[in-house]
Parts: sequence; C-alpha cells; structure tokens
Amino acid sequence: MEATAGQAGKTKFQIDLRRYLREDGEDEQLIHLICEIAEASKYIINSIRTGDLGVAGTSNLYGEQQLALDVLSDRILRKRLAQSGVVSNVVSEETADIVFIAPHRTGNFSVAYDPLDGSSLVDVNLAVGTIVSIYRGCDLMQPGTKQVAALYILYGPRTTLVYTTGHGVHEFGMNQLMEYTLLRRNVRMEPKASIYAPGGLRSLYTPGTGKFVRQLESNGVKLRYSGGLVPDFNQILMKGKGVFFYPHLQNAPQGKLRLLFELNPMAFLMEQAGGAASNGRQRILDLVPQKFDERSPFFCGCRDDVAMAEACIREEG
Ligand code: AFP
Repeated sequence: MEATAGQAGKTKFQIDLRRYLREDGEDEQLIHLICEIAEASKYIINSIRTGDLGVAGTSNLYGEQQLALDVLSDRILRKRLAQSGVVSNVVSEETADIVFIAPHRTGNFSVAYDPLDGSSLVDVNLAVGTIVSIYRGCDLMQPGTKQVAALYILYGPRTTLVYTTGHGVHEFGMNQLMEYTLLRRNVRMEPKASIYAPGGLRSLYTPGTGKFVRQLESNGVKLRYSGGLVPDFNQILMKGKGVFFYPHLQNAPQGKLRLLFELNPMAFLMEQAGGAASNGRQRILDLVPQKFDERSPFFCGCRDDVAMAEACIREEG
C-alpha cells in the first residue's frame, strides 16, 4: 500500500519520535529529554555540514573564535540539557568533569555523553556520531545496568537516531523536515557474526585477542572498520551479524574507549537487541565506574562471538 503525503510532506505512515515514545508508554519527562537531545542534533548536523573544521582556540578570517566541532557540539548539547528542565547533572567526554545543572532537583535525570565521537573523521568526510547515556537521579557513577535510556545519533549519508529505554532497540531516520520518523522497531541480533570491527593496533594485541581474530577469520568473518565507534557499531547492529572490539592492549591494559560516555550506552543498546557486551571477562553493564573518564576493553556484538572472545582471553590472556 503506497504511503501518501499527509501534513506538510509527512507520509501518513511516518511515526515521529515523540509519538512513538508516547505510544510506548514512556515517562513524559524522559520523552521530553530524549526529544530535546534529538533537537540538539539538528544544530550539531548544521555545525558539521557548515562549520569550520579548525581547531579550538584559533580564529577564522573574520577574527571570530573558531571552535573545533567537538567543542561546539559539546556546547550545543550541554545548553539543551541545561535548559530542558529535567536534568540534574551532566558529564561530557569533552571535559570529563561533572557539571551540576540542578543537583538538588529531585526526580530528574543525569546524562553522560560524547558529543561528537570520532570528530577527527569529519575532516576526511567519514561518519561520526553523538552518544548519550541517561540515568535517573543525580548519580552518574552507577553501573550501566542502572541506565534508564541510551541512544546515539549517526551523522552519515543519512542521519539516524537509535535508542533504547529497556523495551527493545528502535531506529529513526531524519526526514526532509528534519523530523525523526520510525525506520525499524525492535532491531535484533543474530547469534553469529559475519563481519568484525577490530580497534587498536594488531601488533599490540594480547595472545587471547590474537587467537580470537584468527578464529573469526577462519570462520570466514570479514573485517569492516571505519575508525568511528558509532558507524562501526551501527553497521553491526543494523546487519544483526557482527562483533566490534577495542581490546586491552599490551601498552594499554584498559584499552581506549570510555565506560561512561561510550561503552555503557552501547552495551545497553546491544543487550536490548539480543547481543552481548563484555570487557573480555565480565559484562560491561556490571562494571562500577571509579572515575568519570574510566576506560575499559570492549567486545560487543553477537552473543556467540563475544563468548568466543571471552574464552580466548580466559585461555590466553
Ligand atoms: P576520537 O573521538 O578521538 O576521534 O576517537 C574515536 C574513537 O574513540 C572511537 O570512535 C573509535 O572506535 C576509536 O576511537 C578508534 O580508535 P583507533 O583509531 O585507535 O582504532
């Protein structure tokens, strides 16, 4: 059945983000927060598409202070969260120190976010993303199991928003009116990978990770890696058959990726889609953070392959 254009170019089968959240019975304040983050992404898109790609602190030919895109994106998102009226505290990967918005306001949310993950890829026109983790209350040093929502926005050939509130994973696309409308509900992972995304230097892998990669390759699993966590993760999630890892390295036993801003939200999404997320020995979501910019090794994707990684690391480190 052909969808016909309804109000202002929106096809009558397009369900927008706010309506979908409402129909899913979400808390009104959480709906407001998620929609505010979606609104902020429109300004981030604009800064990516038109902004100077210079580094923070330089000035452009008009003498205006030039902001690096990640600094600009951080400001956009932080301002939106501060003005939302439902946020107590925020912490950003850009600053890694907590910003108290309204610490005594009860019944609110606290947000950890990476405003523009992979920002260095913009210069070479590769996809980047915003990653957001949402907790109820004021405490951001909780295990990932306490998240009430997680989402990312992927700025690629299309702009998409993928979220979970603990009731499955749902994908939205930005239409010509810059509204997010439903593309896929209940995205699900299959048990075995067909692609893998290996972060870090292969020469610095430990024997266990090296064994894991050899097993993937012997199973015919193909390498697909862009260097951007959000697009690499999204490819695995949307194809439903893959594993992403940024492992512990010989010179970096905790790997590179950050628990609060990157791993907890991605782990929540992956588990809600039926996949798994581990630090190589235990569930990411069970880790209790000790500091804001804590890092962790990360293996995430099809359950069977994450289990295989854990077995290799158990056997060979
Ligand atoms: P930046 O945000 O500093 O560009 O780093 C992006 C990232 O943290 C994540 O998006 C990638 O998965 C990872 O780095 C890639 O790191 P390598 O370039 O070391 O593989």
